[in-house]
Amino acid sequence: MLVAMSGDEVIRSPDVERKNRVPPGQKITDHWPVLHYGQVPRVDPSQWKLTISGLVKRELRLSYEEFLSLPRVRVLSDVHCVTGWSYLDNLWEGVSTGEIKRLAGLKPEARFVIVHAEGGFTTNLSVEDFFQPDVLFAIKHNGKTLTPEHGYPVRLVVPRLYFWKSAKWVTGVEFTAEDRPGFWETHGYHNRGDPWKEERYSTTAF
Ligand SMILES: Nc1nc2c(c(=O)[nH]1)N[C@H]1C(S)=C(S)[C@@H](COP(=O)(O)O)O[C@H]1N2
Ligand SMILES: [Mo]
Repeated sequence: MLVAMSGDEVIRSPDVERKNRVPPGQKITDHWPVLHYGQVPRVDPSQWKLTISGLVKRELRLSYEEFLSLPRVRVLSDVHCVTGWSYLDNLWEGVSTGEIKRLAGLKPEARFVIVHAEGGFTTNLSVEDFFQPDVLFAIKHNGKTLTPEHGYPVRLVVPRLYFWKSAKWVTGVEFTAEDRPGFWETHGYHNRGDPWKEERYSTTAF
């Protein structure tokens, strides 16, 4: 199979260039924890679709085969979970969010992204955060296909925000004019989640 890759180049997330790579209140872990709400869905790739909808010029519904034929990028990033662990030096391979923008085209009113995952999970991002050059739909981690626990077949990776924004088992993204807080964001987590500012929890009362 012919897979377009931008050479051997690896996009280095800006966090990996910091002298101190561990944000305040975090501790490094040497194994990769598994964390999510609910059960691990067993996704059949022949049934899986990625839907790009909402404020786009062309709605897309990509099969797994179509998704795999898109140009790939590789990104080196650190992972910071709001519960306090950080896992450094992850090499991701997948499709850049910029590639999706190129294919679907954004309407000018699109300001937010709702990421949809199996079982009704959602998370929300601004279009600015979503289209940073180190954000991707990952299919591989450190050279190996993602395991079901870590999001197979496709997970989002948003390196500059706490890891809850990196939805596993992604099924679609929806572009909206209004923000719509997702699963963790409506269960007490911060709406944005910058680990360097310790944007862990929402300050509004629940
Ligand atoms: N679909 C889905 N994705 C999710 C979650 C979830 O509950 N459901 N939890 C998030 C949280 S809080 C974290 S820390 C990471 C953990 O990813 P990992 O299990 O690959 O380490 O997944 C994120 N993505
Ligand atoms: Mo998390």
